[in-house]
Amino acid sequence: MSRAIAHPNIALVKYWGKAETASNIPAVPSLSVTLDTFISETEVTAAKTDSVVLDGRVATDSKITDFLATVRAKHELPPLRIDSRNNFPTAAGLASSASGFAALVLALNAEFDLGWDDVAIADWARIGSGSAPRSLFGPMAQINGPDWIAKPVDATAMPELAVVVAITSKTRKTTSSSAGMAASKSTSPYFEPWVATAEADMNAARQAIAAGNFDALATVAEHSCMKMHALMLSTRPSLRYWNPTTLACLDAASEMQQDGLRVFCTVDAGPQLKAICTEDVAGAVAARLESIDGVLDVHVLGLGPGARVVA
Ligand code: 2P0
Repeated sequence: MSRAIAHPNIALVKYWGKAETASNIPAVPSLSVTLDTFISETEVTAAKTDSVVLDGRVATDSKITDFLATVRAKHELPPLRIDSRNNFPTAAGLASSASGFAALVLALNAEFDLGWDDVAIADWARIGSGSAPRSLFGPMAQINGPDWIAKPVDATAMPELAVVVAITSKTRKTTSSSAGMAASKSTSPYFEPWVATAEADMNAARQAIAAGNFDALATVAEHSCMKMHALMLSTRPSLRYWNPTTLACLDAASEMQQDGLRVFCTVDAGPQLKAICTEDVAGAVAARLESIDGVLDVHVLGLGPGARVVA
């Protein structure tokens, strides 16, 4: 049996849309922070038949089944059991597929001696899920062309950061990210400008991080997030992932910014609000978000390490 753990990541420069689906090549570069505390832990063992157990329950997961079929086209794998657990709410916009696939790829490589080097691991993680290779690294990671192999980002110039996650719904989302991305590409008039402007956002974010400039990173991250949601909203049928509480949290964050707090927000394909702030104001940001009607839970996290095989 081999076991690996990985942490979810939150994109500051967003990935939405694919250039190519067979190898899951993103249409845009992306950059993320890796969380601490939240963990996906995945065990892989040879077995009599294939099975997938997610959070203690036998599951049918087409993303995992499709991924195993792709791996088996290149490598001999026996029937196997995958047992994966998350210590955080799944399918609620907290990217469990990213940490799950990062851990799965490491565990498969360890258990069946697949001989994957770092590049192959990043390649296979991306084939599993476009955001997964970013969870291979901490505290920040990026994925961009032309190779689309994820790499760590040097964040040593940045102040100590925290991520405050406000949970505003525990309902499973109805449109998967893969389906949503395909719909945006084929129906939104904003897809082309989204792709055309992504590289500039990526460069601005990398410059801000290299210079340790929180305010510049905040500006580009909020812009990337809002452009992604404009793209989602302009998809037919419209992809609307926010609820009224998400919007109330965004308003509260704007007020905190006006009060001088170093904080900015991002929202993914779900209604949870992620506030990125300097670590010294995390308590104040959490208290403000907790006071909002409709906020169910608030988690205060730091930035975490990359994925690893564990004994
Ligand atoms: C991100 N998201 O950059 C963006 C922001 C959601 C919104 O990556 O189809 O599950 O497996 O490549 O990685 C979620 O999409 O999509 C995602 P696939 P994935 O974090």
